Amino acid sequence: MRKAFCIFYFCFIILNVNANQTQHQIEVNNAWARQTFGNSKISSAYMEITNHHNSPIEITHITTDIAELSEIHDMTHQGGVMRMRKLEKLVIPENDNIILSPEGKHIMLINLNKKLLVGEKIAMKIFIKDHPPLEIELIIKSN
Ligand SMILES: [Cu+2]
Repeated sequence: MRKAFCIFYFCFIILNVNANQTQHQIEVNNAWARQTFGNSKISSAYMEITNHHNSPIEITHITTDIAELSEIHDMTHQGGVMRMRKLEKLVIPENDNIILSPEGKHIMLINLNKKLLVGEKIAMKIFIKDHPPLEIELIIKSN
């Protein structure tokens, strides 16, 4: 009886820790994706992610129901030409934030299965190493 109680209590503590990490220690603000035009099957998503942990976090991959692929890209200028490069992961240092924007790092939504209309909301899952996935909502905007 005593053992069963201890196990229950232990599980409760673990669940609590996980809930805190998701809700408070990693924060996502201003999450949005760009509307699509015509029959375009690609779009991109932007947001600000803040890591309140005292250690770095590593975003390993991202998924959404509305696109076959969600890739992390970086925008670079090479001899006056803008190029996009796929990143395998995104590291956010301890107590720091990263801004995904049209001018820099962003999330590329590839092979969309629907049109993205201004004002609509889409769901996205951000997978972070050693953490439960972050479930966020993005609003569709024109720019
Ligand atoms: Cu891109």
